[in-house]
Amino acid sequence: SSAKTYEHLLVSSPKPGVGFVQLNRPKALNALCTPLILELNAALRDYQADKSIGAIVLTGSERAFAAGADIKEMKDLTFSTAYGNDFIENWSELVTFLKKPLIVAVNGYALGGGCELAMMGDIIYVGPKATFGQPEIKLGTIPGGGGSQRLTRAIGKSRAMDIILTGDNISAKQAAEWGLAARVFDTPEETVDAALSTAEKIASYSQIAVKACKEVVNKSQELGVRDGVEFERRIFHGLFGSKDQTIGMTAFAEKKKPEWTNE
Ligand code: CO8
Repeated sequence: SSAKTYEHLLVSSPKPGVGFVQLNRPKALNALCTPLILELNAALRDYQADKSIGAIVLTGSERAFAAGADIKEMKDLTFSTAYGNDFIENWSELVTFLKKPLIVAVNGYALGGGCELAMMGDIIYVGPKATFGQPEIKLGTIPGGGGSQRLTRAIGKSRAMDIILTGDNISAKQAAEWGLAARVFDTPEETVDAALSTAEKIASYSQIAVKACKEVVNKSQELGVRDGVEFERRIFHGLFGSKDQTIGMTAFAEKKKPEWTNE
């Protein structure tokens, strides 16, 4: 993929089929300013459009995934400017345009908007010092990037209320026990490596099936079980119209390795 350069991101493709984005604003612990978010959305849009990329890993630094939205940028904002310009509305647009799996490797602080950004991903892996929290209450405000909704769905109402109302952080271990994170690793490097390996594995499958997997799991967050299962079955039926279904099942029957066409 194209090697664009960014002010606040490092972008590379360290493994076949895998896009890698590292938040890189070390002086502010990767605080999410508007230019950073615009760059992140641009980089993810490029990966979405790039047929050679099957999955994407997003990470920060060892010290911070992201310490939240940039408080200095927001400090003097008024209601009319925030409302009038739909402040941060486009920050979460990646959840709609990004159809490829996004694996988020969190080390260090994932606070406020940082926690919310991590939750916009599909899978969260955590290192030993990952720290999640929604400290907005301490700033006289509330989560604004989906935290009240996604954290509650991820860990349940009582735990989400506890975190959001106290502003207290939770550890990597707690995040994994509560299901916010899928897996916890022993070192920051292992965390990122595992995310890249998972992305490589996902990228090795039929991209049409991968896309459908993400779509049906995400539907579970919007629909009741009955409608959700019906939606799943329709997509499952639809995949009998793909070449890769025939290729995958024939390869199994013939004890061969499938060669996916992504069709
Ligand atoms: N915004 C701006 N600057 C920040 C931020 C931030 N969120 N976090 C850290 N920084 C800066 C500090 O100001 C400091 O800069 P300087 O050296 O110029 O003083 C530098 O980063 C290093 O930080 P600290 O010296 O504070 O480092 P410590 O190790 O002492 O503390 C902490 C680390 C605990 C993470 C601390 O920096 C902190 O509490 N940060 C703020 C955390 C916070 O409140 N986050 C929530 C922000 S509100 C929000 O995110 C609303 C969500 C909006 C939606 C987003 C959708 C994706």
